[in-house]
Amino acid sequence: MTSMISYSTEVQQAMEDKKPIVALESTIISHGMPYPQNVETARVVEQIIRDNGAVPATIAIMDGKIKIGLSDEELEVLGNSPGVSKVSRRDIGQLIATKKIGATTVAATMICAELAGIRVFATGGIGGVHRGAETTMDISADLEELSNTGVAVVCAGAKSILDIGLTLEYLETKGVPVIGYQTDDMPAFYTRSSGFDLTFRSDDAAELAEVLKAKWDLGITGGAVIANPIPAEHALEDSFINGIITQAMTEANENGISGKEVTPFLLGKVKELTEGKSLVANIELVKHNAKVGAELAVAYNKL
Ligand code: PSU
Ligand code: MN
Repeated sequence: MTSMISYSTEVQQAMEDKKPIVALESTIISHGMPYPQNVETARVVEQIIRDNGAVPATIAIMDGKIKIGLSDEELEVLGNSPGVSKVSRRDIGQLIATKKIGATTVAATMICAELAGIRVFATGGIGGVHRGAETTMDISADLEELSNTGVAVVCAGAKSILDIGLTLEYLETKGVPVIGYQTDDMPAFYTRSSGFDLTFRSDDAAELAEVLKAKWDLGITGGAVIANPIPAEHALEDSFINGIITQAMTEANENGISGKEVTPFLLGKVKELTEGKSLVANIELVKHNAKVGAELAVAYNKL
């Protein structure tokens, strides 16, 4: 198995030195944001993690290997080549065997991080139960992964392109802790609040680390969602963004978009309809998640 995993020098060194490491996904680079902001953001996010005392490990599949930690050139390739596949759990074996370039989703990044022994992962938003899932059955594989794989995902909640209430019900059934970081209520990505209460709030990273350690030391498998709202100064207006999301969903239906194309299509449409405002918000919330992720990794490393 180890022959299929390759570590960057920086990550390899961090592992030897037992330093805190934060995993980062790559679908957000290839399919979540346009070029060149995607690659710029990936670099800034890595630096934020370093500035907060941890080491970044951006994860992707290239040359038949899982790469834990990417070079500048590899980030550029992921962000600026047409043929990059979006890789979730089901696709990992295929991408390794065919040696194509694969960008990992939250689900696939969790799997790779766990294989590498990394416990904390920062990203923008997780996938979830889509609106209308009672007929489409469109439920992100991210949710099953959170139930199975022992990695904490720091995110800004789930977008209201999803049914946030059903997403929380699904996570509850699967026994996934959803912890509000300095909030009582599930954040909705572009906005700080979805109106859905969470059962637990924690205001500091050391306590979050203790919660995770207690769970995992008891052998309770699976991950956790650390729900960290977008900073207030970058949040979008509720009514503005919700109107746009409704319009984006109508266009997705009219164009017959399905399967793995749904999320990237909606993200692209929302960006177009907000004239880029959603992209700025997206970049800022990812940066904030990187900071909190680094603080959590540092705290967990001390336990
Ligand atoms: N939500 C975002 N940005 C993203 C994604 C979700 O705001 O880039 C990506 C993540 O990689 C997530 C994936 O894991 O989309 C979920 O896709 P799907 O809904 O097809 O499972
Ligand atoms: Mn889906």
